[in-house]
Amino acid sequence: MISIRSSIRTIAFASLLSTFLGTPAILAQPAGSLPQINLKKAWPGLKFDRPVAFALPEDGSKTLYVVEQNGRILAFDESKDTKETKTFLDIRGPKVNREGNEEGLLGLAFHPKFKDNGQFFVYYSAMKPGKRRSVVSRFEVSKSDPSTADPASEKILWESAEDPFGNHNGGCIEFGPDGYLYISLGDSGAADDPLLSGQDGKDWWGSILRIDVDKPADGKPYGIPADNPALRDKTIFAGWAPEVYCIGLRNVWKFTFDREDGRCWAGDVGQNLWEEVDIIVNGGNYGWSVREGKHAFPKRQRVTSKAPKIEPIAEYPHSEGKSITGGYVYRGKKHPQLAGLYIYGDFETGRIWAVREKDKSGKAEAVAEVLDMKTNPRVQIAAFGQDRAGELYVLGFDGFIYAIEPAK
Ligand SMILES: [Ca+2]
Ligand SMILES: [Ca+2]
Repeated sequence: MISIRSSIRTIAFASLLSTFLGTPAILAQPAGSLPQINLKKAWPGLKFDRPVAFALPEDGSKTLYVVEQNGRILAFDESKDTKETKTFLDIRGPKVNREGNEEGLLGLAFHPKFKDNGQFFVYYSAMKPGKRRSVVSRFEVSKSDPSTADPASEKILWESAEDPFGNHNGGCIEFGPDGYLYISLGDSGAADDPLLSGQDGKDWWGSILRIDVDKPADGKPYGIPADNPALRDKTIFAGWAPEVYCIGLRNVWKFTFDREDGRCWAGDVGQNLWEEVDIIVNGGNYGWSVREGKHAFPKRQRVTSKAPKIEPIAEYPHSEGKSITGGYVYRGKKHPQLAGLYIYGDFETGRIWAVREKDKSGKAEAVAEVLDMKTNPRVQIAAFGQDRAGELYVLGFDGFIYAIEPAK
């Protein structure tokens, strides 16, 4: 029964509300009616070592890329009988710090004009020379063989401040539809927001940052978009670092952009009680560390931000999972029954849920668990992936990539 608890909870609440209002308990969109999915190995001939990210450039090719946490990016052909990968970039070794379980090569984003400029960006944890931090670098493909990266082309774009802890490093980088690079960075780590960074926009911790990789300015290798919060409203966002796009996030391991409407969805990893799904907006405040999910987080009462807090669109308790992996809004053609659903999962339990938003209200019309754990493989969900056709995948920590398909 535990596996359908989230559906029951939603229905029970709606029924209670209807009863309270004196109306019949009829739901316009019952939570349990969301279509169920199955997982099926998409490339059975391919197995990866700690895969953490799936990415592709819109370059007209049929090549897909998977990031391995230890520091490799592997390329492979998207046809389903592919049995070989090719090393695109290998920076394993002292450059990439793998001391902490959450550290390593974590993010990959191709420049929107990759086809023309051969540029791509990576996020990795670094230690040497002696300072724990996160790094975002620009690389280019090799001039002699554009199907591989040139490791010597690295130019560091952005580095975090010294990070006192090995956990909560965020690690996701994506280009938005605005052409800017978004970077997630956790609250530094340990527990209880030790640097009191969550509500503080002055530092980069506990945020998603947004930078312009094409227009270096003010002595930095990147520029600041003119409508970043600190530039567009000096009252509400007074004192915010110019890079900060939103605050109140504990540790966004994954965020993605809806390819249809361009909005950003994130899974924010909670502490001991609640995991949450947030729709990310410019200047948003997602509550950490005075809120965990839709609940007060009583250990931290200091509130410094004037930015109003935004409730998550969905959450689940730690009886159902312990570490959310944000997914995608399904926009593929193959499975119209999944259209518009944001699909996300849990790293620890392998459970998968979907939420359907009510219009564009930021509120859920329906939330339900959509993977039957009795008939599907239980995998640690490190990431979701989306191919050029909009079809979705799960990157299992068992090394396999699973396609998401509707259950028959
Ligand atoms: Ca950290
Ligand atoms: Ca902060």
